[in-house]
Amino acid sequence: MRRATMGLGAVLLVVALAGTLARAEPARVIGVEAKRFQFTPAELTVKVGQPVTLRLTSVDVTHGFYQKELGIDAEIAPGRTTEVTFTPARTGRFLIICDHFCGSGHGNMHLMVVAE
Ligand SMILES: [Cu+2]
Repeated sequence: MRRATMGLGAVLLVVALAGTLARAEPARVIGVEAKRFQFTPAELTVKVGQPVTLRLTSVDVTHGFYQKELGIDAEIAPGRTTEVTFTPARTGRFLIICDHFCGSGHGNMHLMVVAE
């Protein structure tokens, strides 16, 4: 009987913790469109500690979306939406690049994330 009560207590504790996590700051959702050879918007300002979800679409070919420190590494295929979520841990400027060759202007295709 006593053991059953302790088990129930553990379950309630886990449920309470899960509730706390679910109530963390909600992700800010931002749409980003990719096309040869730019991302729109080309710059984003975000808050340190606030999760950001980017909804990525391409209007032409498959593009890449890569930023090492933010842990972003995605492919943006035309005809579907790709989501990436990250939380900036420090202030700074983070350049997201297209790392999937998409044509002659590919090397200049990027999006600057400014974390404040
Ligand atoms: Cu590209």
